[in-house]
Amino acid sequence: MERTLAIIKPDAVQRQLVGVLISEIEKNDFHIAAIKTQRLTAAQAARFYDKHRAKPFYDSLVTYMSSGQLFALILEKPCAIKDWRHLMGPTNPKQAEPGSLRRLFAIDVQQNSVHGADSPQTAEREINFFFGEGG
Ligand code: IDP
Ligand code: MG
Repeated sequence: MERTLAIIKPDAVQRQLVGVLISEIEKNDFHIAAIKTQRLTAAQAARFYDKHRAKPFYDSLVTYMSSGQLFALILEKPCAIKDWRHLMGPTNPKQAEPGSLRRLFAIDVQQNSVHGADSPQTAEREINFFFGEGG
């Protein structure tokens, strides 16, 4: 069994899409091993997205991710990391396949409703970020 870290981002929480997104998660046979709601401070959002520090969209991303409540989830399934990324669709919803969560729900390339870890190392780091000691 593999674990990944998913986030229902502030734009989706604000539009009351938590229920429909959790329904999609369950329909696609992910086991929700943990779930919590949290509002990140700007400093926490900056640390979470540290690898994008040099990108032109970084400040705006930090503002958005700290703008409201989010839900963090640990999802379990064989190939959870790849399967969750596939279900989400690509970063830009304009490039996403019909049926993918970002195609269905994203507002734009930034406010794209969901997050997923992109490797086993990232998954462990991000699970620890939200659910580890002091998380
Ligand atoms: P991912 O979420 O699909 O893994 P990343 O490239 O890791 O995409 O980017 C992290 C987040 O930063 C995206 O989900 C999105 O919210 C935001 N982002 C990425 N590229 C852009 C952009 O070109 N403009 C604005 N925001 C972006
Ligand atoms: Mg990423």
